[in-house]
Amino acid sequence: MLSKKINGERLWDSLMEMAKIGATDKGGVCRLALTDLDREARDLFVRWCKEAGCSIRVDKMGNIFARRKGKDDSLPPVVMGSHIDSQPTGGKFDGIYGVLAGLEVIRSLNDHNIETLAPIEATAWTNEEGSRFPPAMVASGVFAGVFDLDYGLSRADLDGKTMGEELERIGYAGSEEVGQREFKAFFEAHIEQGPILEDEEKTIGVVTDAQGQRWYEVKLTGQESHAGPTPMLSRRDALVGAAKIIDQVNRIGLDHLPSACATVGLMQVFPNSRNVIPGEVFFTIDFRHPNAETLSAMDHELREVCQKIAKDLGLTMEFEQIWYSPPVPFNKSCVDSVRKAAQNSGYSHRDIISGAGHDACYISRVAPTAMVFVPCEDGISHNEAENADPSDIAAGCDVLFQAVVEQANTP
Ligand code: HGY
Ligand code: MN
Ligand code: MN
Repeated sequence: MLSKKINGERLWDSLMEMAKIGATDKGGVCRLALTDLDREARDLFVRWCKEAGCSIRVDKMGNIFARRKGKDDSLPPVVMGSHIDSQPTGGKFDGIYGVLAGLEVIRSLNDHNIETLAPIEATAWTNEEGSRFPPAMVASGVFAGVFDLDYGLSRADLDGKTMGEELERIGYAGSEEVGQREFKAFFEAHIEQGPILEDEEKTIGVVTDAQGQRWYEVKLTGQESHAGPTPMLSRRDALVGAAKIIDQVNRIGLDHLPSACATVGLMQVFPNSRNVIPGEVFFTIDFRHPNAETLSAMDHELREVCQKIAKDLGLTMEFEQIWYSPPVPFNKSCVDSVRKAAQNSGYSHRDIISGAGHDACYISRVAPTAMVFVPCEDGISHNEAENADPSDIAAGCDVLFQAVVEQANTP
């Protein structure tokens, strides 16, 4: 019986140790991609993997691969992992759980002297969040051939620093080509980041699909002028335009319930002075839906309302869709491995569609891929209060262990 081979306590301790890097006062983490804190966390992950006997490779996008030999080391590896970078007000589990669960699988294989037929790799993908360097999942996207290397390395933050520059600066500009190598399978363990598993008291989410996403950037330009003497009817107020568009973004989301999601999360107002009519506003829009046709209908509605609002208010508008990630069906054989592991171990489980994007979404284009979800408290994530139950964290890693070993021993 392969179940219960992992050491849940060791995994939890590693998560809590890692959570000290970028720890925030409210109990979360801020470990933005390619900052010094990301480097510190990467160094700790690499040290732990070396202590577990792994060989380390880093590719040109800074993706880290920690490899454990297989009986037949010429076979393509079974890979498992997620991301180390966090949101600015992130939690202790988003991403890093999947990275350290992969390490725990390797540590446990060592504990039990289990040799798999194919090699196993634990990985950490660079900049999954897309918070500092949009878009999200850009390094796994380069690995999967969705973006070319130049695009990936040229992604810039709001200060104009590029991923290429920052990878060099933190010492993770690896020499390995990105992608162009076969994985037997890829698995990602992750917290659900939503309320379903907790509400239904299920321990394991067998992730069958991930919803599609469209990300936009909008810049509205009106005219700065004095908040006092400027008559209301002669204003060209960019923030009023943004407010009207935000209301329509929300309406489009509500019009496509139960599955649509619509969010404006980032806004910059210029000159941002309390007695100046805003002349310029930059903001982002995040649309999601499991169905590609519905997502494009939402896109069409959005473009129409934005044009009308800008015209009615005499504003000029720059509107760009900067990213589209289509809905993803995961690989049936890998999903079955996850479901079987949950069943064999007696964990309550249910099939689930991922509301969040993950590196697994892109890797599924180049390798058979599946995900394992565990509940998080109140379904809260991308929030410093993010929390999970140690027994759920261990159960998810136990399922990951079994699914990975099954795939690694299947010729
Ligand atoms: O936005 C997402 O879905 C992921 O957390 N990057
Ligand atoms: Mn994540
Ligand atoms: Mn996230």
